[in-house]
Amino acid sequence: MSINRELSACFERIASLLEVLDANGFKINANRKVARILKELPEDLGQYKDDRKGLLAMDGIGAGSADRILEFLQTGTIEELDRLSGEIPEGLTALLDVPGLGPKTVRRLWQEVDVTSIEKLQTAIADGTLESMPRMGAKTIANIADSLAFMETAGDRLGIGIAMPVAEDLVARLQALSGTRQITYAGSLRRGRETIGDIDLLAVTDDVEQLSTAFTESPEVVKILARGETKCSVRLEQGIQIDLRMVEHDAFGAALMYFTGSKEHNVLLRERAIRHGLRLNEYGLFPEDGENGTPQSRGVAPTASDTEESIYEALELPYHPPELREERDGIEESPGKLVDVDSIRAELHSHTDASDGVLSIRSLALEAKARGLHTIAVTDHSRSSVQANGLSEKRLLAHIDAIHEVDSELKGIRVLAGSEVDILADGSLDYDDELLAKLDLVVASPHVALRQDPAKATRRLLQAIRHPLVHIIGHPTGRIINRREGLSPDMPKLVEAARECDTALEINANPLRLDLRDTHVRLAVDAGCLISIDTDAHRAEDFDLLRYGVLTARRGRLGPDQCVNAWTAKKLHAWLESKR
Ligand code: DGT
Ligand code: CA
Ligand code: CA
Ligand code: ZN
Repeated sequence: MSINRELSACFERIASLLEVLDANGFKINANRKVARILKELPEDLGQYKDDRKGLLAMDGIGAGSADRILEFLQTGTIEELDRLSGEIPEGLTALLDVPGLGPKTVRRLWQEVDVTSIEKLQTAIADGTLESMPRMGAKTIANIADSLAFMETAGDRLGIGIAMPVAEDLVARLQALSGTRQITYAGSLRRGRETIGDIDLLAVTDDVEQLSTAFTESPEVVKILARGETKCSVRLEQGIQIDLRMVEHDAFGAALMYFTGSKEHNVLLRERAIRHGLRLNEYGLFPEDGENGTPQSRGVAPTASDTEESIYEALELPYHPPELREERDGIEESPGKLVDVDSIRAELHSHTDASDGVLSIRSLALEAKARGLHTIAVTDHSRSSVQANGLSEKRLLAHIDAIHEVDSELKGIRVLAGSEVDILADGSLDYDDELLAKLDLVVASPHVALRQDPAKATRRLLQAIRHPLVHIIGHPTGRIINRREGLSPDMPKLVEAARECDTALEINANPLRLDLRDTHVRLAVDAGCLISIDTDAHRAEDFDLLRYGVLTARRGRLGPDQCVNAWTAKKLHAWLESKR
């Protein structure tokens, strides 16, 4: 954090503490105003360390504020802030950090129901104490609960949808340098995990100086953590850390394998090497000669090192794509054929401007066609999704006709009339069967009551899976990564029912959802159940999200036979028909 932001946060915190202590409103606002000014200040406050006059010359900074800024610049703290923090119960400051929980509410929680810590807040939500407070709505309570859940799981891991574009941008820029021979990302990002701890880049360069400089001086870098001959580390604005390792050309495969991980996969491979009288490290696979020290330092030639494939082969193992290198995957079993982005030929969950998308039916269909799909299903929201402008029965009937008309006009792509029908809390659907039967395809998804207990959630989803007119269960748990846990149904039961009823479960490819998640996909695949990978497109760019759904599918070991989007048009349409 820059010094300006740190100082701004101090003044903001002082204002919040004053508010919790019910201090004079004028004083609260004055501190907030200073916080705002400091946050937006273009120049670095660090330069004012010995310049009280300069601070006073700034608009909106009075003597008291100037002194506290100086105090912070010189000592790293503000005495008033420590004093105020001491005047409230210790756990209360943590409550101020809960997103969406303002100082006024924190004061009420403290004064009215003696909630003075995160734990007490959780209890008060669970036992209904919060509900009993006057002027405390169900919506507010639900938001607080969401924030708490978010804080528990969020940690510092970054969503893949944010990490991937950052990494690809950087790789493309560094690849363009004259000295760069090879550069790629490795680590959890290459394995396609839904969240990423840090980004690992691996490069071969003829000009270490050029590459290190370009990397550490990239415009988005806020801090250089390390700069050495073989490794550099930086931190970007969003708090992302990136490691860049520079390796020898001949050892690229071994290094890529090592830094792709997972750690557990590496351990399994190393043990396997030992059993074969070999030694595996990030420089290569070497014959074991019983000498001490690393083989590469003694000039021993590797058995394999330049490609990952050659190393798996020398270990007499099938090649494992990065998505199948987690501990759960083991190393001996052959992964079989997996879906890839090119094998996906149909999008079965998408929205137009009739509900909450931005494209017309026609533009959506043309976009799908341009992307080489043979089928697109238009599935706008149903009537209960009011905030998403869900369609009334009457609007849906007209929409079906409009979709079929576009379908008859366009050559080279089938445009299907579908709906994303809400699965209501009790498991019933948002339209009656007569209307559902008029649709070419029904995606049924949970959008509300996502905090239901597991038994209820299981019954609810089973009912939708068994509904004879439903083809696909959209984002089955309704989770939002790092923000909302969603439903926790009995997955083995769901996949079993889905297989029996020939209903597909969706992998929603939106990187905020990835729902089903990888482990659920694996369960579904093993149960022999059908899977649909869909982007849930609301705009043209959303079609690009497909890759995240495919990565998740591959981590679940999904092959093209079980993925309805990878089927030929004929096979897909026959399946859709079978439920009509
Ligand atoms: P992340 O960053 O937490 O999402 O997960 P990774 O898998 O990217 O882990 P990271 O960045 O700590 O390290 C990248 C890879 O380097 C890791 O997947 C395997 C390899 N690696 C790192 N430390 C070790 C280690 O102590 N032993 C072994 N065998 N491999 C390691
Ligand atoms: Ca990493
Ligand atoms: Ca790392
Ligand atoms: Zn949708």
